[in-house]
Amino acid sequence: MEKMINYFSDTDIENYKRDGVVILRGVFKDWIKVLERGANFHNKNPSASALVHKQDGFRGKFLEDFCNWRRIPEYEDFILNSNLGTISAALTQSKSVQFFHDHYLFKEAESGVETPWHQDMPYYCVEGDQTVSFWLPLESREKSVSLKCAAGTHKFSKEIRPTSWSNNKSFYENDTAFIDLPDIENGDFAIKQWSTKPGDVVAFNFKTIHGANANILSSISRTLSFRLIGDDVRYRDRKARTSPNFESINQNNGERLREDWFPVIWTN
Ligand SMILES: O=C(O)CCC(=O)C(=O)O
Repeated sequence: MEKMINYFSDTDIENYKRDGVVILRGVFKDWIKVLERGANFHNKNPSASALVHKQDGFRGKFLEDFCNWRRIPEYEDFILNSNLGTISAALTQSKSVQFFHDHYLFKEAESGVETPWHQDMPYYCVEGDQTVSFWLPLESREKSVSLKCAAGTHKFSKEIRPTSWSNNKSFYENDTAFIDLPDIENGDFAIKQWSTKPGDVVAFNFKTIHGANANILSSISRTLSFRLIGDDVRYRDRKARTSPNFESINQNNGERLREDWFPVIWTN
């Protein structure tokens, strides 16, 4: 395990609590080469469940793929041996942290597919407040193609209706428990978006509404998102396939996630 880091301050933790998002500069810079090796392998060997999006009129594709850490040793090394757990515990104020899953987003040059505004939590088989996603771009990212997060939206009392990105239809057949996405662009929300360098990470709560503009630039964009859960997070049966979907997870509402699938990577 790496030593305790001091790349971020109490102010970052306060900002995370208030806004549901914070940028941490340079915290993973020593891991970029390792993760790039993993991503290069991943590009050539996507999983059978990888999704490919394409926008008419644009030449590039956008590939996304979930839950590959057990077959890509570089991802596993990062998850188990970096400061991911320590930082997650600090941001979520948790006594222990479990690894939930990874998500790879590979946007070819001029791929033209945007990531619509959404919350991640409604797609997941969990509930709770002590959560964190680390959006970790592997190359420098201009602000215009970086993640954008609507500050404070993690505090909504109800979840935003999730949709399938390909057709904008409701993700679940029964969607009555959800509320409509507010008008983020023209609402009273402060949009947090930063240009980034390799090693910087945007950390955000599973409930924070976020999205990303299309990569219309002439360079590729590779991002790894690592998702962690803290003390109050529990299994939630959505009575439908989730994304990612954990087939045969065999858990009941209110249970902590099983540790053989979702390892505890940090404990105090
Ligand atoms: O990079 C993107 O296009 C969006 C990433 C995202 O939605 C996430 O990491 O949860």
